[in-house]
Amino acid sequence: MIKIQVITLFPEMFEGVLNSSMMWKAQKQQAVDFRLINLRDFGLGPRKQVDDTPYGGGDGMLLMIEPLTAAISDAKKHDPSAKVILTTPRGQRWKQLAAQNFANSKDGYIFICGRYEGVDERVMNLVDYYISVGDYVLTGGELPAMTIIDSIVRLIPGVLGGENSAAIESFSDGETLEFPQYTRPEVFKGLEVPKVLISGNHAEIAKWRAENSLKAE
Ligand code: 4FV
Repeated sequence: MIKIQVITLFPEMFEGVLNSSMMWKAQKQQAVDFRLINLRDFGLGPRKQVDDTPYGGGDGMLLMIEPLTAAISDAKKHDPSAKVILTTPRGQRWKQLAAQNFANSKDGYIFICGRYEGVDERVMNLVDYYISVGDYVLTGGELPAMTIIDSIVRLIPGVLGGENSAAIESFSDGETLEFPQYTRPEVFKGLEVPKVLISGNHAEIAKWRAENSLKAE
């Protein structure tokens, strides 16, 4: 069982994603255990402050180090050996091979979802992985965390079940990402399914798929 904890100001954003489809099934199978941590619970003072202005000036706010440190400590009490992941545009680009490695790992994960302009740099002393989902800036780290979590959980053995395991196998080299796929009807408005895919010749099908695959950069 992989424990995945998420530190966020918007836990409600995860309810739909974690409680439907594959994610819900993965929890039911006890392949994964999710725990949402509301950063606001660790805010400072009566107003539960979690953000403040940056030293040196500049627009926007930063998430403060104390609430983040307290929230990470809470998560570590729950899973002492967990690895801490910060989603940030400055991180290493997330790839299928990394998802494969994380899914096969016995480690638990603690995701920190940034907000505003980001987080106080001193939190980096507590972070194991800095991961980016792409070279663009989002309003929060929640969507990247959901993306990364989805790509990991779907690869946990048994979660997708037989109907997709063959497909997963063919991508398990971590670089083959996609080849063209077709389903009924065989001809649609004159557009035909490639004959090789109807041939029943599995070697030829595998060869065609390899030749027509999109490879990871
Ligand atoms: C992001 C990305 C991302 C930046 C400021 C959250 C936001 C806010 N995370 N890949 N691209 N994060 O844009 O991972 O704190």
